[in-house]
Amino acid sequence: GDLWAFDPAPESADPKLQSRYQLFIGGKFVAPKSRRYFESINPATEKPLAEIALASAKDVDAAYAAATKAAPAWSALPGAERGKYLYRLARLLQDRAREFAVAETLDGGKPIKESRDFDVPMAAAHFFYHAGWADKLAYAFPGATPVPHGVVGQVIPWNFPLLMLAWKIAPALATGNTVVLKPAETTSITALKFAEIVMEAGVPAGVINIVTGAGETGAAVVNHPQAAKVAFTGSTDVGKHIMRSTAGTGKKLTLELGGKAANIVFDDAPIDQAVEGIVNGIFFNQGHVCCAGSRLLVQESVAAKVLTRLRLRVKNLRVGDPMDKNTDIGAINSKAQLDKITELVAAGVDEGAEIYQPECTLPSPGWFFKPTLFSGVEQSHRIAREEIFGPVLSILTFRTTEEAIEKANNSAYGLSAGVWTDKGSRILKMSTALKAGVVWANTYNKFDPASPFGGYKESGFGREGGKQGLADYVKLT
Ligand code: TXE
Repeated sequence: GDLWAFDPAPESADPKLQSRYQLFIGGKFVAPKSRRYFESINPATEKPLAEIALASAKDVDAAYAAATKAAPAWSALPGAERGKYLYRLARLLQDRAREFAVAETLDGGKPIKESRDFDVPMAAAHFFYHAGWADKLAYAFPGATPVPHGVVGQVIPWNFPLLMLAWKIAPALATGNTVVLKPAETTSITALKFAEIVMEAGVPAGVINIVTGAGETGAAVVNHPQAAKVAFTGSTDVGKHIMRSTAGTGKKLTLELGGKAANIVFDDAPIDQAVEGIVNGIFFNQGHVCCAGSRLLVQESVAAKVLTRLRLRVKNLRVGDPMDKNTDIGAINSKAQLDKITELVAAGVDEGAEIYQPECTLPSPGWFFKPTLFSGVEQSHRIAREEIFGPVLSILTFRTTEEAIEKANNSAYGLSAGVWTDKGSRILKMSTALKAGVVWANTYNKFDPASPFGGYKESGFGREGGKQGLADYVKLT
């Protein structure tokens, strides 16, 4: 967003990728004990970008040992001192913003205009915001003493790799915890570049540890006996599994899982503005967004008009090279995700919804998918119930406000929702009636580090951002 935008230094555009990335444990880059590596693939070319260390349970042990050793001194530091390190990390991210944006786009496939204008500035903003809290915790929790949990195990997904790292690490450090973080296996590079700036900022050894690998490494991070708290963002299936595996261990747990957000357009909405919001809500980051507005609920009287305008708008979206500044929809993050999207779209056709895709040529090689609109969708259809996590919008209609609320809430998920209307009283009514952690009104995908984000129902629990997000990283005594 504009509020956090800044001019990245132009001389730092070269992402300076290494051919091989090691683990970051105890303030140093170290080879994995197994000596095994895996490839990170550029999804827009299907070519390997770099080799990434595969952390085994022994490496995860070493990371927890380093984090445990660092914890007492880190939590005993005056808050203002911890804040200084967070400010430094924020500034270093800004200094190298272009480089981080390019690395993020090459590794994950998202359009460069998004990594440049959203991911990197928002990641820096999260460090700035939490730097400010580090010496003010007494004001955040009046009448109580906030005590850090100790070592926090954090596992993050591939849709916003650097930003999710910031959401996890900034509040943990501000409140005096140390961390062991595992990025997703398809997008580890910006986390390891972040480790470079952790060294540059002089953050004490062991305060931040980064271990790379797939689900097995993630399970080792989550199940480690020295993890006092676990913070996970990812699929609902893995989240449920983690909830079971941490049950009875006394570990504090927060989960941010999937979503199937309703974006609700009433007949009095400013239609052009709503269409822009619908497009942004579903096509931002190829739809790889847990709060994507993937179910459009449109009032019957304006449905035809909205659909016509949407088709026109979708026709003009540019799908292609993520490094091109004009690209609107980049590459799908992985082959597995492309297969999942393809399968669900086929199910939508099979179940009788009407599909619209613009005529455009997709680049090849590379994993790409056309922006897709489904109209005539029924609530029982898989494309109305399951998270597709791709550039696919399912359109349903409603007649009354009550019907809109009922349909919006008829979901196993409850992460976010959008409401488009000219009526203030309706916005207030909807924001309480919708069972969603975030409700946007006449806008979509607006984020701020001061606003708590998190789910209802199978979208998880716990909040990230704001004072509520800090609260999940402390015990109050
Ligand atoms: O997720 P996983 P996947 C949804 C989205 C997507 C689907 C599958 O619908 O299509 O999930 O994506 C780590 N213990 N979301 O398979 O597996 C894994 O290595 C501990 C929504 O990529 O959940 C990665 O770091 N960790 C979502 C992270 O979990 C484990 C974002 C997420 O990967 C693990 C991503 C285990 N047993 C996908 N198994 C959102 N809420 O934004 C895997 N991991």
